[in-house]
Amino acid sequence: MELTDLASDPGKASNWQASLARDGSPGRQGGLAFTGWSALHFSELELRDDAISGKAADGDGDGLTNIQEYLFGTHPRVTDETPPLRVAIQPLDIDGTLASYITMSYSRVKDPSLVYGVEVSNDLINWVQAEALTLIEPIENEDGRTRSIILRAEEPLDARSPDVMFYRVFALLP
Ligand SMILES: [Ca+2]
Repeated sequence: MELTDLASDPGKASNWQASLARDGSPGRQGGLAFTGWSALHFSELELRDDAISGKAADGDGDGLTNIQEYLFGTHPRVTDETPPLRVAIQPLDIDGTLASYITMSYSRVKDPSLVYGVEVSNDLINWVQAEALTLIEPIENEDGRTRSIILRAEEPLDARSPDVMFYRVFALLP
């Protein structure tokens, strides 16, 4: 068992959850709420400065706010070369038929209390929850705390496919 948040009251049963590793996972961010995660990455002085450690801050200037870094499992002080969310068109052999599919992949922390979903839009204004996305495979990453989710559109691209489509990932925090 481990605390969901290092700053929470250990005397309350509701602040505990199953840990990632058998003997707990001290010092690891998996399963930590945002405040516990922040405490791992920022000094006490920095934690008092929302411009550095706040949810909307982007101290490493990589375009991801701290809350996004937390949800994607990236490091808030290291600019990542690979964006945590990627969309591509890939040829895939599905049931013996080769065709081009839109695929998307993103990394997420393993914390089971966080719910992730994907939305699509053709104008960046109106977003609807993406249906008919097939999970190709989840990959357990070597860091032990994140998982890569790879999805594809159920139908291959064809002449009826829209010219433009935008994808985004959302997360629901408990
Ligand atoms: Ca950042």
